[in-house]
Amino acid sequence: MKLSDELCRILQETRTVCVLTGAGISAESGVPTFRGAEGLWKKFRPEELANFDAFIRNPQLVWEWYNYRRQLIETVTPNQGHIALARIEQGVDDFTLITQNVDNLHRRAGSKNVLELHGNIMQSYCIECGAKDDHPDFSGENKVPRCKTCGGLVRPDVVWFGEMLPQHVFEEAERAAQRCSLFICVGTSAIVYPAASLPMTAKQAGAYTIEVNIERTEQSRIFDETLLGKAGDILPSIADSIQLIKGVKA
Ligand code: BV8
Ligand code: ZN
Repeated sequence: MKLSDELCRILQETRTVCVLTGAGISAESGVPTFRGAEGLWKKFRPEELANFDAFIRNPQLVWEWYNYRRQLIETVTPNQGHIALARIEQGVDDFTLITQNVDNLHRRAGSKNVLELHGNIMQSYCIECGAKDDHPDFSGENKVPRCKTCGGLVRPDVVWFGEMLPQHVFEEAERAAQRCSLFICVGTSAIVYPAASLPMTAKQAGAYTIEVNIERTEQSRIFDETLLGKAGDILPSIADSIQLIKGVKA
């Protein structure tokens, strides 16, 4: 994709880059988004599944949904969009990747400085004693895993609606958005808060803000540029420009 002269100029000068990703960056790996045409929310409503009350009411249904996603994620691989972000991280001095995704694909693509705002689907913990259990046992009653320490219910280590984001993680994300000179928002409908407040935070702090999405979003009007297209097509062009300019070899 041909980048604007202004963006190429910014890429030559920028030292600090902050990226916010959503489900759209994993779509080309075969992971369904939430709100797209064949999105995960089409079959289930978020209120039914991604909240604590739904889990207490029907832990088996919620685990069925998360196990379906865990098994799918184990079969997919990072795509050119994930890989390009890992390359950009190599090409600048200060890079922060903030993700709403819980699929671990950024780390698998080689990204190092990753802030998982909504947790990680491959991790679990006990709701009673908090003990981590990353290999929960589903062979028990109702196929709902129990804590090996206290027998309490084990839940996915993700942030549900109505739950606080991990405070230190979100504070670090806000600091990164405030100090960056280039903010790239990729593959998110930008409607879930507080994650969706980060583009405005970056803009108000003076960053050049760009949105990469296959369609315009509710927040498109606040970005300096919206690059319409697939993350796997557009992000490599950005990585090539930064690396070419910085002369960093992959
Ligand atoms: C909190 C769980 C408070 C993990 C998720 C009214 C107004 C404002 C806010 C609220 C409100 N009512 C309630 C709230 C708060 C609520 C919220 O924001 N609700 C929204 C829906 C209105 N937020 C919360 O509850 C948060 N907590 O606020 O706590 C609090 C305060 C004090 C004390 C206690 C509590 C918690 C939010 C986290 C919720 N958890 N998931 C999981 O199972 O995954 S949210 C869910 O949506 C996912 O985590 C996902 O990350 C997130 C965002 O979705 P996207 O990633 O954007 O995905 P989506 O499908 O929507 O969009 C995909 C995009 O990609 C599209 O734009 C598409 O065009 C694009 N795309 C597709 N293919 C490609 C592509 N782009 C590029 N290339 C492609 N190939
Ligand atoms: Zn326990």
